[in-house]
Amino acid sequence: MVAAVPAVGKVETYLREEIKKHGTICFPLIDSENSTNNDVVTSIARKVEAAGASAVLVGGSSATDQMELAKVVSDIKGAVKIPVILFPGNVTGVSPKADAILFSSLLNSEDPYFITGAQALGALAVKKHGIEPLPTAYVIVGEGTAAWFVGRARGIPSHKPNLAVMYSLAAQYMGMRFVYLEAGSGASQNVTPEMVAAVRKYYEGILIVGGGIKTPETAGQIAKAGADVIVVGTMIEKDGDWQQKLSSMVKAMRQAH
Ligand code: 1GP
Repeated sequence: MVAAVPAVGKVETYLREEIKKHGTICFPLIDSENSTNNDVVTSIARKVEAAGASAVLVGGSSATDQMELAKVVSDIKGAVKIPVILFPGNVTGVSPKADAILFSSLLNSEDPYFITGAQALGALAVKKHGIEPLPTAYVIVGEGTAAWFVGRARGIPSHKPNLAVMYSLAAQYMGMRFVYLEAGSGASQNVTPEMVAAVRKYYEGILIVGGGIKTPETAGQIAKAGADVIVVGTMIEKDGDWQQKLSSMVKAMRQAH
């Protein structure tokens, strides 16, 4: 007898509803390495929720301290109602109290460890802690960022949208319900709206775009091109008036539809 296909979980169902409601939603990324002070983390989490974020991502390619990560996840959980989603760069990115995890394969890595190795090592911990796995194809665009370096990626050239389409469609055919087009944190060149539009034409799952997006104009263009989710990391905390700016970015994402 064939077992039933596992149902889509609570967090993914919520995300699909949010996307239906708003067109494009925002995931601010809180870096567990830079934000260990309880008051700071709590205050950032409340501010991003008030700015209209639909979930908080925690992690990053060079966040490897599990104690720090566990504390940050727990502080955020205590401060806001929106889900906390892990964004792991390695097995060390799994943390018990999170609601969900971008269970990602770095499709264009040259190292099998980042395609299937770390995933095998981390899978049982995800199961044991009851963290909802969101099956994600992680695709790195461009070069020179921490995600590109650590993940040993062969970055897709920014001006080659068709390569991103090929990876995204392959991800869909392999059953991945999320694709994350990643330019890398602090990237000088964000994923272009042209690349987003090209992928959108073919890929039918949830399309996440991040890296170097720090203005409402860029967020609006990427939303209009078809991103379902936009990740904003570096801008948070950096600009003095970042909460206001994040709010404007969320508005621009919604108005793009
Ligand atoms: C990085 O895509 C995220 O993994 C966010 O990028 O820090 O440039 O906003 P930024």
